[in-house]
Amino acid sequence: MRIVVLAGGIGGARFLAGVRAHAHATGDEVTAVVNVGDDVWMHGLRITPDLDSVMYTLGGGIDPERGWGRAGETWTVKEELAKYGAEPTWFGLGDRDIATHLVRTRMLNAGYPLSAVVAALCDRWQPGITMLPATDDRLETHVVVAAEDGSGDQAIHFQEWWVRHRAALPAKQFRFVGADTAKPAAGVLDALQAADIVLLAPSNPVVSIAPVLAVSALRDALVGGPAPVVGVSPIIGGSPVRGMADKCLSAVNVPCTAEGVGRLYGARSDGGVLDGWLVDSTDAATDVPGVRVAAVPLWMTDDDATAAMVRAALELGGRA
Ligand code: FO1
Repeated sequence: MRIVVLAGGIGGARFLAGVRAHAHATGDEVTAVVNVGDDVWMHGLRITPDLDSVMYTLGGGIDPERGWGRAGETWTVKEELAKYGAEPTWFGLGDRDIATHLVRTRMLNAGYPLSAVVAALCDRWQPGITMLPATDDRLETHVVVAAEDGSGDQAIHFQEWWVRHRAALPAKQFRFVGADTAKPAAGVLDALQAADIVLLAPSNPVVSIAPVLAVSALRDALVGGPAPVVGVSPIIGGSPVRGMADKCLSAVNVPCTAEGVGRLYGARSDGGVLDGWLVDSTDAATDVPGVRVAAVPLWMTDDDATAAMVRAALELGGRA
């Protein structure tokens, strides 16, 4: 069976480790379509946080505490940059991580599309699944906040909002810059057409899954495609499993509940994308009109627990 997973970074990577564990046992093929809205230029290097979190996690190089960057990292270059006063000093680039960004930037400058860069980097990391960026085109998440000098609204890059300000500046709006012209990356439409099931990882619905669905031809292929679509709730008992989804959901006036997110994605039969919505046992009362809901334990304590979630999602999609 062919499983396609739309995913963001840290939560998505952990979920994909469970999908891979499931596929190991069944021989299923897994393709991850990963968010690029977090991507950013820093010190002349192109950084792709969500792709790197997935690649390092599945490739065994991730720092498990942070969920981003490399294990055993050193920060010599970062310290030297700070001594030059080279801004931004608030974004941590580890020495090992910089090698990844140097290889990526050189390939992009040579004209390779991001999907080719991902394939080349995965040659080393061997994640055990196929990884595709949602798009090879520019698509960046910018956050509209009140300007600090009170002069009105300003849009800042997601990374500045997330890392420099720790999402403390109330977000008025999220803009996916480039979404109106961005096309699905090479391989994405084929993967969706060939899929037996599509899963939405328990990633941040607003800044990880939404920017993937903002690539309109990708969303159309998902909604119009043959495969059932089953989402996994990133919210358990009213709070996000990890990260700051609550701050993002409040910005778009969506309740921080499994039901709120399920309704945000909506039923495929009603202009949305979902056929099934997997929620945690504590949220068993969740009701999403037009969507089949199932409740199982959703805490990704280890790959086997996550693999059990994956099996429940496949069952919900009629693909067990
Ligand atoms: N997150 C932080 O909180 N602080 C950082 O300094 C930081 C640096 C960084 C460098 C490379 C990279 O791939 C990710 C990095 N992240 C950092 C995480 C990143 O902001 C988030 O993982 C995603 O953008 C959100 O999913």
